[in-house]
Amino acid sequence: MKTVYTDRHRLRNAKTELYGGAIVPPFECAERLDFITQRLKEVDLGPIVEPQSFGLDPVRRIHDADYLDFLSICWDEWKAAGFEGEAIAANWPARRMSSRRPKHIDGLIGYHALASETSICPGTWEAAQASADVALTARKLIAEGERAAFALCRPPGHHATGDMFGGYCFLNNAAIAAQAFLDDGAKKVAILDVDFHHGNGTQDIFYGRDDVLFASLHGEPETAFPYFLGYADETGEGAGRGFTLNYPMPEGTPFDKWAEALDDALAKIRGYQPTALVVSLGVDTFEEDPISYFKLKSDDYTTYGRMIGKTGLPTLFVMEGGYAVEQVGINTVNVLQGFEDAAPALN
Ligand code: Q9C
Ligand code: ZN
Repeated sequence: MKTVYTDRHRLRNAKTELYGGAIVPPFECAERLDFITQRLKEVDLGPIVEPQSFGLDPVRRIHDADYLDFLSICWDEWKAAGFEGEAIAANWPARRMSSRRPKHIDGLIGYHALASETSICPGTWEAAQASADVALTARKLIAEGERAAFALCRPPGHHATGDMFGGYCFLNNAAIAAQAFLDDGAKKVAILDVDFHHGNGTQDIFYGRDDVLFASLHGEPETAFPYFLGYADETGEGAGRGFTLNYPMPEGTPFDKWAEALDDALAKIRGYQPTALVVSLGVDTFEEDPISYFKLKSDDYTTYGRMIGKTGLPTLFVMEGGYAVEQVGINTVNVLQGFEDAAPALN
């Protein structure tokens, strides 16, 4: 399987994350991808290729113009406002307040933020665009006949909505790629989100639509970020009714329970008969992940990669989370190897 990767992710090198009331070095760091590329080379999974640039048109299919404008100006305006730290949201249109869009960057950033842990620093916008190009390039490989491809995206994307960033995400790479499949002639695409966290952004983007089936396995919203979405009774609205599937699971969930949910999700994905499957691949389900609470072990990633491979669907893997930095490479590549085991490359 080919991997699409660029060093341009390093343009985002944030120094701060708001965590438990403290400013800490971000969990979502460049080093994560170093461990993944190192492991890809160790096991010789396949060629690692550079992305091509698709510009903003495919990004605009998912994200609002005023949100993209905000991302492009945020850092410069924050600096111009005279603030000392990285750009971080501290104000929201909370219940019973106006949702009109403020002008001052301190207000504007809250308008476009869904949480405050994620700082915007110089280079964030450029890295986010490169990350979307990685997903779009890997998608194109599949459109051109590859059985599968790995988009080694950073920053990740599944928390980003059409108009909000947060949870380390700015552009929703998986949604942008899914939409590109549709714009390229696919009638139906499925997105399977196996990151520990609920893919609230992806769900929100496709909630009213029946041309994208979205299934997410995640920590239950009562106790896990993003807290305000991901309940089992959220199943879609209007034309999208029945095309969102949520599998929230409690603290301590071991692989056998998690795999039952995956089995169910994969059966429904097969029944949907999509042209392609996009996997939002986060490995923060790992037992040693510092910010999550599932109990998957390294071998379990191989096992579930095989389960995904058995669907027989053309599959685009899009990197999302995973913060046990030194094991992120092994766990991620285990999924891809398990997949190839069950679904050998076509060429
Ligand atoms: N107590 C992704 O995995 N904060 N984003 C969690 C935990 C936000 C995770 C705090 C986590 C975002 C792509
Ligand atoms: Zn996550």
